[in-house]
Amino acid sequence: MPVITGDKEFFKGIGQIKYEGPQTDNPLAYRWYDANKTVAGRTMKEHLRFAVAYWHSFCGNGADPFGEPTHLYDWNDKADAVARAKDKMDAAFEFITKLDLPFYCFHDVDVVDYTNDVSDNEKRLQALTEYAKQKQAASQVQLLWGTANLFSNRRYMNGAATNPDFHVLAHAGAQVKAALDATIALGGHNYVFWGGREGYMSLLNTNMKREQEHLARFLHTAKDYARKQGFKGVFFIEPKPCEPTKHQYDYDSATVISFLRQYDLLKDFKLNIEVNHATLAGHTFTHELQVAVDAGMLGSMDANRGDYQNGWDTDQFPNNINELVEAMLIILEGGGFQGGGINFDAKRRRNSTDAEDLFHAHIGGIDTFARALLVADTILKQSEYKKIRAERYASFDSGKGAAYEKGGLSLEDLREYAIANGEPKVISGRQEYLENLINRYI
Ligand code: XLS
Ligand code: NI
Ligand code: NI
Repeated sequence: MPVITGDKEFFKGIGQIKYEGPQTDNPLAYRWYDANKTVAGRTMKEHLRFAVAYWHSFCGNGADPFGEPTHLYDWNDKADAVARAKDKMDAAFEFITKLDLPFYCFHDVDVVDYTNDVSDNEKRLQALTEYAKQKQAASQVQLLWGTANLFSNRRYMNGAATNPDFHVLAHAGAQVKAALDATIALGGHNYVFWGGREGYMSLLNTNMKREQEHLARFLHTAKDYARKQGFKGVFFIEPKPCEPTKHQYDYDSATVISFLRQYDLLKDFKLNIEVNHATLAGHTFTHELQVAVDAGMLGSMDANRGDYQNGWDTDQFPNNINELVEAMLIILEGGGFQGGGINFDAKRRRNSTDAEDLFHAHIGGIDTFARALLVADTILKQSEYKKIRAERYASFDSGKGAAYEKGGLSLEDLREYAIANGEPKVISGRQEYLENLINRYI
């Protein structure tokens, strides 16, 4: 992939990041991510489908509730919104092509600043869509997914699709229409709904049933529009239990799957699982992945990690090899992502202020996933990992156990079997053995 810059080079002094192998001392090289290396029948690039998130990498400025911005970019200085947005897009494509990654993701308002004028916003996004088309053609970078930010503008403080005021809901519809148009025009592979404020702060003022019905109606309306425009991609729901609302309706994978089933949306929608959202919901990341895989609904992943010492969505870059090996085991066994990939929904820390830090952050995450893929593939191919789990259920493979699975035994039959066979043996779950096995392959 060629490196694409605009008139100005924003990440000066950093060239394209190349694979140099685990022995290299170069911190600006990949040690494990070798894009064209084949693992389990596909290249690493095809397995992992890495995407750079526009919002954290090119819009986030390091500000927090206690302090002003610390990430000062020189692509933000033009007065005209569209000119400023084009500079930002130059920086984005320079960065993505320097990392040699295949995808990016955006919210509408990441790409260009919005005002409160619907038609003007549409024009702005269209202008940047045309610009992105040229950038994509020149670089071969593709849009993994687009989305609309339905949570930052103050009109959405009580929700967007679940807002008690229909007038606000209509604005959300207008915004989603424009974001879908942009996603489709750019050949976007998927479209995401993350319902940041689709939930409640207090049940005292909330008709939960009506709000959830409105959410389902909104998703149908958006899906029908996109299909009419020829969109063939997948729609993703990104679960999160809370933050910014006290309770978000798309709480976790299981909740979302049953919501989609209840409202007849299973055919068009899959899940985009985010690591830090899983842990906020009181689950492990692997739990959320497994629930999605078991339902045939693992669409995509937002990669990041939380902090063990505090509760919120810290969106740090992933670096935990154990966690990711366990994740890659599930993803590989589940047959990979349906439509999606691995989007770095992660931000460098407020005090990581060098342009280079943005590279280190991504390189670290990319290499940890690539290494996890290799380790997981070896575990599946060479170890007893799968066998041990299969054997644990062997009593259901034949005889009465198999008959029971097929629905052939009654409660009386179970009683008879229990009496005939006496007390069951104590059988170990061998958890520590398996944990050691994972570490042995790392
Ligand atoms: C926030 C979400 C958000 C979505 C896209 O917590 O992760 O960034 O991925 O709207
Ligand atoms: Ni996310
Ligand atoms: Ni998040």
